[in-house]
Amino acid sequence: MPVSLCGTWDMVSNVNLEGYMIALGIGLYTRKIALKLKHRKVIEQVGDQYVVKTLSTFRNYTFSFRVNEEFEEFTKGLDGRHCKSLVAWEGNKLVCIQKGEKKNRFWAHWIEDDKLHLELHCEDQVCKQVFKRVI
Ligand code: VL7
Repeated sequence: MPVSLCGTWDMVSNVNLEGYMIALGIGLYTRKIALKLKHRKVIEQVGDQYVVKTLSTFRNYTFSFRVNEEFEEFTKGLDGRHCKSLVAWEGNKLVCIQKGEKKNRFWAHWIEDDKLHLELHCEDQVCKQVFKRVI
């Protein structure tokens, strides 16, 4: 089992969120607000169930899943789409394929240099976020 992603993490960098949001069809006004946010990521694991919370002063997004088990994801408060999502370990990366209307939609989390890394992919856009451990 790769290193645990569990914990509370605060955003330290956020590259090309704008491109990712445009690919998701997020409107200009929401994008302007979203770009100013510092996200906090809280990742918890109970048994084989993960809970991932993305918290901000504007909106929160929480979902839970079991690794290797497809689930219905509704991205409430984000782009508001339904996906058939599947999270699996690929080496040291926890990867979530989000099948739905948008092509090439997935994210990957991993730990590198004690930081939590996240790549968010949609169509031809990649947003890269890095978080430092809080607790
Ligand atoms: C989610 C948001 C832009 C809509 C609001 C911005 C509120 C705080 O999906 C994400 O992380 C994965 C992996 O940890 C968990 O699903 C990142 C933040 C990027 C995309 C959409 C803007 C409206 C942001 C919830």
